[in-house]
Parts: sequence; structure tokens; C-alpha cells
Amino acid sequence: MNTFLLSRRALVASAAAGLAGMAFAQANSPAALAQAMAGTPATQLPPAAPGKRQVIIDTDPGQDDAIALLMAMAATDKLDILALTVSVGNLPLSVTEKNARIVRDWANRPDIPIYAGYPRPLVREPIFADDVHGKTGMEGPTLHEPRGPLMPTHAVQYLIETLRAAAPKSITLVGLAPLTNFAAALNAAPDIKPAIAEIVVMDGSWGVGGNITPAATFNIYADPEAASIVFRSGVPVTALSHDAARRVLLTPECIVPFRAMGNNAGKVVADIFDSMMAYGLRRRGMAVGPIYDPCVIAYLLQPELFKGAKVSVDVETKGEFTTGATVVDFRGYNRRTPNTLWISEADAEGFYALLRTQIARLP
Ligand SMILES: [Ca+2]
Repeated sequence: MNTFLLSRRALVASAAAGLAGMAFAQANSPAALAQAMAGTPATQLPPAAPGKRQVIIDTDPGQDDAIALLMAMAATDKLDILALTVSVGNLPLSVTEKNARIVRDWANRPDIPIYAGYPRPLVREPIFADDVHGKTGMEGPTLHEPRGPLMPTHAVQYLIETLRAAAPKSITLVGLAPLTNFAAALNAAPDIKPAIAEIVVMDGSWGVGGNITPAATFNIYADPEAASIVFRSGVPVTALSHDAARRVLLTPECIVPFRAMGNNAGKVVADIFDSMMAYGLRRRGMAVGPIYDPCVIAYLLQPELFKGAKVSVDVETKGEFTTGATVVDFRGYNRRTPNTLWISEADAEGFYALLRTQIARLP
């Protein structure tokens, strides 16, 4: 897209729509422009409230999960990680649960319990992304045998018991994987909803298409029924969309500081990033690629790095070509109260500065 044409179009549209001038005119993507014209421009989010946020992170490591988990486990000042729950997703559960335990070792956080969840989606056959993440799911660094065990309890049972015992709006659920475990818990025990402050997910796309089909992003496409249950649960959802994640592009220059940190976590991150760059070259012919799951952790730590808008979001479960697509109602067609904070823009420089700070804190 020609920048001059786009900015001119933005200015013309701004005048026509009479919407808040500068932010609108500075919209720098067609999607942001269209969203602003619909009357729900993305605005900068306020900083996090002081204190620690209690979180349970559902994950399917996964290269970007590994980096996200390291980032989260380093944030001992801001996040109280009650547990990790592990889902089938990028790879089979037997691989993702083992990888989660390896990442826990890398961060030297044996205090964080890990529970394995569903080995398959709610309804559909599993799909995997080992073409992206490698057969080990965390291609790049050398992997060891995990030092700590899994907890014996099923992840969904853990979620239900923990949330039933929790104070109202005290626990944030963080979804870095297909939403099977969260949906199963919400379906089995709707009485857990009041304890959930927010469900923050790496999910969906509106302006930039999918990454597994033209319409759908992996986490939703892998279990659209589960995603639909979560988005319709009545619990506030925050969606770190691919619209935002694709503003945070990894390039070889981003990797240098991690390689130079001198700690093991920095080396692990650099090794994973190198593998991602190699995939980018194979797949796109370019040493560039999006980073997904770490955006969710960045939102938890520094929401002011992102812009979003409250909108109504549905998940397509029956499409001929669009199964797993997120249908984002920027214009309020469906007249429902917004169920989602849809995050569509990110400060890439601020994101990498935060990631460097967090990874440098680890062994
Ligand atoms: Ca993931």
C-alpha cells in the first residue's frame, strides 16, 4: 500500500466522518482505518493496576509459547502464576506437556505446578503445527529431560476447583493455545465464572487474515467450538489479535541482544528466534516473522503498549471456507453489549524492550 495514498485517504476519511482527528488520520493500516471509520477506533490502553495479578496460563508449547512463558515466569513482581495448564495444540499433548516442564526448568520456577488437560479438541480431530514449530515443538534450543513431574490432577478439574475457591474476579485466565481446557471448565462448571477477572487470549484476526486458513488463526481453527464457548461465556475476553501481533515483527536485528545477554534464557530465546527466521526464509523467502503468544504476556505486564476497542466478537463454527474466523462487529450491527476488548495495534519497539528486560532477569 502506498503510504502517501493511504495517509491522504485517512485524512479525507477523517474529515468526512468527523471523528477524532489526529489518531484517526494517523491510522497506518487499511484495517485500522476501516475500524476507525466504523466508529470504534483502537485507543491506547491504560497501564496495569499496581500489585500482582493472579494468573493461570493455558499453553501448548510451541516456540512462541516457550518465549511467552519465560517472559511471564520472569515477571515475579507483576504476575502470580498459580499454575500452567497444558493443551493439545501445536503438537500432541504428550509433547506440549513435556515442553511446558522444560520451559519451567529454563526459568528455574519449580514452584509453578503444571497440569495436563484435554488430549484432543472438544469435537473435531486434532490438527498440529509441527511444520512450523518442528517435531519437538520447540525447535532451536537443545532440549533436556524435564526435571519436575506433572501434577496428577486433570487441568480442567484443577481449573474448576481453584476457581470455585477463589474470590470474585480474582484470577485471570491466559490462553496461549486452543481454548479446549477453558471451554470444558466453563461448560462443566458455569459457577466458576464470577471468580474470573478476565480471559486473555492469543486469538483471532480481523484485518490481516488467518495463519492456518485464509480466514482463521490456528488457536481458533484447531477448536472453534471451544473458542465460541469462551467468547460467549459472559466473562470479559481480551483478544490479542493477529492484527496486533503482526505489528511486532521479528527480524534478525531483534535477535542480537538476546544472544549477547550471556544467560541461558537469552540463548534459548535467540535459538528459538533463529529457528523462526529459518522458517520465515523457507516459507516466505524473507527473514521476518510474526510473534504471537509473547504479545499476551506483554499485555499483562504493560498494557499501555497496545491499542484496542471494546466490540462484539463471534466465532464462525460452520463456515464453508471460514470455519474458525472471528467475526468482529466494529459497527455494532448485532446490538449486543461488547464481549471483547479487541487489541489490534502494538508498539513493537516497546514490546522488544520489555521482552529483553524480562529475559535478562532469568538464569
Ligand atoms: Ca501457543
